[in-house]
Amino acid sequence: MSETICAISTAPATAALGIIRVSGPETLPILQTILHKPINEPGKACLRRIESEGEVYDEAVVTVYHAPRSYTGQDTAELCCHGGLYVLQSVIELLVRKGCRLADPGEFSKRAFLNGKLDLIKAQAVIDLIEAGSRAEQKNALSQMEGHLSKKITAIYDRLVELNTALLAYVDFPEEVDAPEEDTLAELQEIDRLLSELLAGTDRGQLIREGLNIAIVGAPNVGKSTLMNQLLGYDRSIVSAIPGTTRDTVTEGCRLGDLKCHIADTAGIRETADPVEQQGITIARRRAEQASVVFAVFDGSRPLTDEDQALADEFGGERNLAIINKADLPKIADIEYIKSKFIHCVELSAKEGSGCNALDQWVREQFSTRDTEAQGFITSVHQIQRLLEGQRYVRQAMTGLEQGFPPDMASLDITEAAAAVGEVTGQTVTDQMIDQIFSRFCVGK
Ligand SMILES: Nc1nc2c(ncn2[C@@H]2O[C@H](COP(=O)(O)OP(=O)(O)OP(=O)(O)O)[C@@H](O)[C@H]2O)c(=O)[nH]1
Ligand SMILES: [Mg+2]
Repeated sequence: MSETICAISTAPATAALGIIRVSGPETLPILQTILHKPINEPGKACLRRIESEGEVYDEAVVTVYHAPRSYTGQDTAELCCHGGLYVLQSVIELLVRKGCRLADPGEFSKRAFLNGKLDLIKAQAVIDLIEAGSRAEQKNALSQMEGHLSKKITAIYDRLVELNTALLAYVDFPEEVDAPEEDTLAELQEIDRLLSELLAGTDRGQLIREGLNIAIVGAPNVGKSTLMNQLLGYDRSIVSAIPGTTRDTVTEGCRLGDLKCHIADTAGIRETADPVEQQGITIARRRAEQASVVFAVFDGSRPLTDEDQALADEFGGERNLAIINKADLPKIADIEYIKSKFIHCVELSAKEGSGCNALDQWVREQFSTRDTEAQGFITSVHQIQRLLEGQRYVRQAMTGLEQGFPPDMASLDITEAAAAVGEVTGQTVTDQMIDQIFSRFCVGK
């Protein structure tokens, strides 16, 4: 942290602007040697010529932030240069000649963490925000950056540490301190409950990170591939009037509601002697089983067939959505039958696109969280594992106390639980873990 680091913080591509970041104790003296005029006021953007030994490198808008009121907690500068790669590279070379070192990936954020500006949850939320591919991911990362989740986890950690202190006081001075078993047990039960509450949100977190898996299924020719193409906004699947067109499953990513979705268009399900089509149908069924949601498509412009009815029986239920397609044609199918099997049902025309907004709306209603409710859900598998481990130790401590083991045994478990929970926010993290986490960042962040 004693070195002053620099990096190009914007993407390595030619653009109108490019931002160079400098941070460390020598930031201000180094800057003085390359700007034609000093900058006296922190936080204020100033236009300056970048020059050295009679050579001009660029004209940039420069902002300096004095320690500790900066992203890293150290003196920091942002040089908003012209975005040519050659220009940016030449300024970086100049900074290195003047005493800066090129920053490692994530080094600015690592310094922010080490200076107590960010905890690990907030630091990872920064990466999640940068990598967000949907509104839900963006919202979740922003909520985590606000710190609600950090606060909850830190509170659990603090309670574990406090509990352990009380327990150890009894172990050391059993004559002077009251036996703590009952209070300890009650407190452990409460901590267990808080951990369960946190972990209850992890399914939602996984959904936000992984996205929603949707399988489009139905009899041949009902318009599954047309719907897939309509949702994607381009022709990905082959559409034809010949039943049995789609055989392989066609998968693609898109966004519905606030979520990233993975949509699979599958082979039309029917009785067939064709072995290739049979394989396609087996894969379609497997897809539907693995999916979080099935869009079961029916052709509203013709009477329901036995196959349609069998599919309604197979895929009906509250989890899935029935789609009555071809709403641009006269309605002939027995829609009441379908409605009796599915709780959710929409009518649309995949070909013309009318009514397709209902799908977006449906996903939003079923899976989205309102901004005001969102406190941030845990999305990282590593964080989930550590919290689960913490909970396991808490429960082990409870069982030990209930079975009459001495309190110092419980204390060992509580120490482990605190270590696991503290690792999530970074209170008990090792140097190696810190390096691992921040190396996921891009250079300049
Ligand atoms: N009028 C009308 N025709 C549609 C609509 N959707 C699909 N079609 C037509 O229905 C026929 C079958 O469409 P596909 O999208 O290939 O149907 P599919 O369900 O993927 O069929 P398979 O791949 O064979 O299982 C094509 O001729 C489409 O143009 C619609 O909303 N309205
Ligand atoms: Mg198809």
